[in-house]
Amino acid sequence: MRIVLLALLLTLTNACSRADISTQPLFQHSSFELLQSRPHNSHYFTQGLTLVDGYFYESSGHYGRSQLYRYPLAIDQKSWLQKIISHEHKQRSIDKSLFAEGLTKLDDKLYLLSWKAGRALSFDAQTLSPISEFNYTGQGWGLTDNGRDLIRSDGSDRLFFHHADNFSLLKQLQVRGLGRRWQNINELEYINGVIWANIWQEQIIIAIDADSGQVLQSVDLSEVVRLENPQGVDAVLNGIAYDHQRNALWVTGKNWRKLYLIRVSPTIELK
Ligand SMILES: [Ca+2]
Repeated sequence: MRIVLLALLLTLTNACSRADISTQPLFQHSSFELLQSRPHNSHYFTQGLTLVDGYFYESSGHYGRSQLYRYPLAIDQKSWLQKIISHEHKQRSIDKSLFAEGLTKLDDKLYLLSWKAGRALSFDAQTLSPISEFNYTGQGWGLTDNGRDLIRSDGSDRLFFHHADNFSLLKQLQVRGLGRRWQNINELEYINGVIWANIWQEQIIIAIDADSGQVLQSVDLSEVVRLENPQGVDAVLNGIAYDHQRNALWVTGKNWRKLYLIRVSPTIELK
């Protein structure tokens, strides 16, 4: 029965990737609906992901080949060369000594973390041209913002709030709740007072109260992982981007072939 269901899902997903958003969910789970999927470049070792005004911004890790990408949500059939010429797709190589990590867009700037170098970089969001650089203490894993401050994870059970002008540390937040200890908090996405987070090497995303650090919900995405069938031990679930227009989350993973649009139910909004 499960094989039949997955075969049906794959058929529907492939069909939908060529069309616009389906009005009916492709898949109904007790805690989320799968609304759509779209292609994702499987060369991208996804570390940071966000979606603003119809464009995905994505950082890809690894020493010596870290990259920053900007590409449209809308799927087109352009060739690689046509995409570069169109200026809709942009790419910037990151200093080879850095392992790119979390990424967020605040106002007209992109902010990018590095894993262990204690260096954060900012870029012009339109051109991806470098603007400035900051230093911080500790590791960089995920990054998001609440519209004013930058919010960083470091692979522990804490979140760190930084001033966007100089990256100075404003406060720390202990993440706790749901009867377990949280570690390996990775990619982040702030939405209406809630910070959604990947947990490295786990097939869940969690919703964290951005004020208290309380974990409000854990959503099991193992069915999405099963649908993707990721190749390799490092191809883990990572990457959450809020789609304001559809009030849903795009999720993906490192070297995944697709991004998946899910709507969590019940929807959590604190502000
Ligand atoms: Ca994100």
